[in-house]
Amino acid sequence: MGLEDFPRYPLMFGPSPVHPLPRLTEHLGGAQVWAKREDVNSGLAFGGNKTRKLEYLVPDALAQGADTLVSIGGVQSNHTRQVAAVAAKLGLKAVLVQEAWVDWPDSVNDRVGNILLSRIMGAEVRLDPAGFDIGFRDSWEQALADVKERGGTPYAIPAGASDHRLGGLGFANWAYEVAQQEREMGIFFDTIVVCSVTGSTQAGMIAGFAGQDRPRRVLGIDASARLEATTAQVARIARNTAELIGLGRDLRDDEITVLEGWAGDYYGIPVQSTLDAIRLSGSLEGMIIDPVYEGKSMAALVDLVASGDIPKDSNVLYAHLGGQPALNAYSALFRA
Ligand code: 1AC
Repeated sequence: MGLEDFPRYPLMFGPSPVHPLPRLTEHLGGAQVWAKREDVNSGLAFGGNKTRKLEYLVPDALAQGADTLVSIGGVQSNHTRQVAAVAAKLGLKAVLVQEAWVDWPDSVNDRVGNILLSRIMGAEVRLDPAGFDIGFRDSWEQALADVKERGGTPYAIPAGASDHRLGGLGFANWAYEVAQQEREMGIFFDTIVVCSVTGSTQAGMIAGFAGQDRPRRVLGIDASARLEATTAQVARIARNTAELIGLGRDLRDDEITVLEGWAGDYYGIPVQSTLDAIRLSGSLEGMIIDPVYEGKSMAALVDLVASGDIPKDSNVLYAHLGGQPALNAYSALFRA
């Protein structure tokens, strides 16, 4: 069994674009930095990495006769916004549990950005006071039970579409897509930099790349400030996905790298290096990144190039996962 044996419901425009970041490269004085842009992968509510994952969950939901997608995330979850978009596109309902993952004092945090978009798209949004946790939650089980109680057929999608049997397939496919784009462009990316929180984005990449001929590094940057939990989840999902797509061997521990140092103390709270990275990416490349995910992974990329951990002769592919809508809840940080 291989990846091609899993049904996929197309939700994206096609392969997400890959392009160089020449001014950032020049600024860093070394490694050639490119980006692969999940933020522009689709016309569904600003796209993002979860849209790619949902391409593999949707056929399962439809096969089960589901009429309601039920998911969970923080108040400013990109994931739940993408679930709302996909539900709207398919004519399904969405019930979203939005927890208080981030203790963030912005007075419009629960009214702008991702949550605003989910409401516009008709999702039932349930605010819940619980704090950050990527595991299964009672509030989510309750939402599933409520849909059944009303006579509906729910389809359960965990946080980030990650801890789901099919959660790693979207990014295993990303790895295949990268290999195809490399052939077309005549380049090889020896290093991938990607933000990790719920794990299946990096896990899928690891599983997908593991079956390819040339080894490369997939550097996950922890943005949850819980390195152990993030690494354990990435490893588990990567191994499940590798088995699912018929890799035919166990993944080695050295194929699973999650680095800490850029998350700060809390998920969702930017630190100085996050803000610097957001301004750097915006001012040099016009590429907008966010304070929760991409600001942290970009800060890591900058430091890893500066320290030589990513050598000057590397070709680096930065995975832009598409978290920008949350920026609206962080406007106070960018007044000047
Ligand atoms: C944490 C899954 C996550 C989101 O947007 O909800 N990336």
